[in-house]
Amino acid sequence: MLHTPRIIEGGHIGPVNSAEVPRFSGEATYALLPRLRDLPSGHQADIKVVGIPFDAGVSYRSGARFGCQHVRQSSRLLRPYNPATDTSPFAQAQVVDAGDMAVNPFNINEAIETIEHDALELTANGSSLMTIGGDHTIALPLLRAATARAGQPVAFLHFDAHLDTWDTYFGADYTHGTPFRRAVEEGVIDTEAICHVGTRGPLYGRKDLEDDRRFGFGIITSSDVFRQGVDEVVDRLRQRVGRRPLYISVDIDVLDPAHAPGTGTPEAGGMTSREILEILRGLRGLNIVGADVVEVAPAYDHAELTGIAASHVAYDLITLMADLKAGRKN
Ligand SMILES: [Mn+2]
Repeated sequence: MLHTPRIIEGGHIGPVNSAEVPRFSGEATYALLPRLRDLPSGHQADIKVVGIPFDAGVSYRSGARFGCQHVRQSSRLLRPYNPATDTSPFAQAQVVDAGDMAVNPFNINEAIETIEHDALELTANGSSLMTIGGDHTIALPLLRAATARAGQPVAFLHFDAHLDTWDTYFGADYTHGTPFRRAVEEGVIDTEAICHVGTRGPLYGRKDLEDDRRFGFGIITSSDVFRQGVDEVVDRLRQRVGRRPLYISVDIDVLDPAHAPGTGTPEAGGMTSREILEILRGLRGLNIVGADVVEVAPAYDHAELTGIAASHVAYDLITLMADLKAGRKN
C-alpha cells in the first residue's frame, strides 16, 4: 500500500520513504508528509502545513486558489535532511499536512472569519502553522490568530514585491493589496518590529510610501538586497525583530518573474530564489510563531518554477520552526 505512515527518528511519523515508494506516485501531500488525520491518537503535531485555496481578493490575475495543490505537487522532491542548517526538520518535530481550509469563495468577510477560526483551532494544542495560499488577503486573519496565540502583537516580516498597505480597491477594505494596513489598524502587528523585504516596481504615488512609513514599516527593497547583500539584510532584520514572537509572510512575487512567473501581480527586478533562501536561513533562532507562502497561481507557471520555489521557501520556514520546537523540547 502506498503512503503508509512510518515512524522515523525522534519517534515522529515521517514522510513517505522515496527509496521504497516512487516519489512521483500516490497522493501529493506537502513533502509527502503524513496527513494530520493519519497521526495515531495521542500523537501531537508540532507544525501543520495547511492550504487556503482562496483568491477572491486579487486585483489582477486570478488563480491562486489552485496554489496549495500546485505547491504540494511541486514539493515531492523535497528530501528530509536540510544540509544548509544541518537539520532534519521532520525528525526534530512532528510535521503534518493538515489539508485545506474550506473557505467561501464568494464572500470575503466570511472567508476571513473562517480562516481566523480555523487557524485558532489548528493552533489550539500549541502547533505552529505553515500556510500555503491562496492570495495575500489570507494573511490578515492568520496574523490575528498568531497574535491571539502569542498573547501580544507579533513582529512581522513581509517578503513581497508590493507594500500591501493600500487602503481600499473599488471601496473594498479586504483585498490582497490591503491586509497590512488593516493589520496595523487592528493592532495585530507590533509596529516597532515590522519590515517589508524585496519591494520594487511602480506605485500610485509618493503617498504610498509616506503612509507605509507612518504605519511603522521599515523597507528593504529588492535593490537594497542586491546592493547591500544578504548578510547585511539579515543583520537589519534580526535587529528589528529581536526576541519578539515573529510571523513571516512570503508573497512569491517577491521573486523575480524569472524565478516565479506563476503569480498574480509580477514585477521585474526581483530577488532570486537563492537570495530569499539565504535570508530565511539567516533568521535561524528567531522566535517564529507562524508563516505563510502565498500568491502562487499555477496557470501562469512554467515547468513548476514557481511551485518549486514556493515549496522550498516553505521547507526552509519549516526548518526554522522545527529547530525552535526541538530547542524547546531539549
Ligand atoms: Mn502581497
